[in-house]
Amino acid sequence: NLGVKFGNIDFKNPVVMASGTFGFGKEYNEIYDIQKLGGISSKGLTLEKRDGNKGMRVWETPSGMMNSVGLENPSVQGFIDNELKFFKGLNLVRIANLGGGTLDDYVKGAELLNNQSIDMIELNISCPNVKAGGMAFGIKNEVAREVVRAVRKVTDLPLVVKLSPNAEDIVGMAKVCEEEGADGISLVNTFKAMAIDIHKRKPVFENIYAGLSGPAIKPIALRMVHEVCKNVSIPVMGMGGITTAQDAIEFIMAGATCIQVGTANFINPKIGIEIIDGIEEFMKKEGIKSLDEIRGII
Ligand code: ORO
Repeated sequence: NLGVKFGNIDFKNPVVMASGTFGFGKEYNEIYDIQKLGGISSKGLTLEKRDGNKGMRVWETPSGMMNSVGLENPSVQGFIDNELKFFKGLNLVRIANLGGGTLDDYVKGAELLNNQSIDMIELNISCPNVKAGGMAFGIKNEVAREVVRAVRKVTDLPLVVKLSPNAEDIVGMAKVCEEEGADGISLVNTFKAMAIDIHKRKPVFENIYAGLSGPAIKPIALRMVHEVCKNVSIPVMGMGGITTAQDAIEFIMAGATCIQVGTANFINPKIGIEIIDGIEEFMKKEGIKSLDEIRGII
């Protein structure tokens, strides 16, 4: 049985597709039945529609990728009007990833999501690619405290806060989120990183810096997930370069209740299913009846 309980929410398995790598699920559903997944986190939604950043948006690195998408999205209302019809019909845990430029954006966005057919809000205070807001809320603990407190006040939906690995003190930040009533933590978003075009003598990205993801970050992400899990009582969704069932099991042994798969979807769109099957196979071989037996054993 691959089922896990994340707070009060039942997941049929722990495998969730990470925000920004899976759209709203429609395209992937043409490739396989996405209802086999544990959950999907939507592309980051903001109060106003955004066209995203100009110039280069994605860049391959030897063991991962960089992105500077800039939170292109149809707005929270656009999501509700046009995407939710498909999203809400899905038999899996439906997560709306909510970004913002100001505190007020987050609060109004969360209010709009109330009474909609979603199961959870993932509060994104960790986007490295927008000038106003985004990661600005996810660096300092006391700034994060304000946004979690304000959003918690206006919604009863389960609230998971997505942390940045660029935070000054990631364990302290997770504790702050717990104190302010978050139901869970997800981590890590992408690492602030850089690439240079030596012929143009310019950074590859217009914003100079961009977010690094993929296998390159996995060992660091795993360490951060372990540290956070040892220091909070609320459940954690672990992510950062998960590409195989082995990776997913490592994050679970480090303490994660769910895991999220992002970059790997771009290499193999069916990776989510392969990871679910791989976890099941491992459990069978090792005589593990429930993931509770191995979660956090490290
Ligand atoms: N990119 C990321 O790496 N993380 C986010 O949360 C958002 C973006 C983006 O839209 O640029």
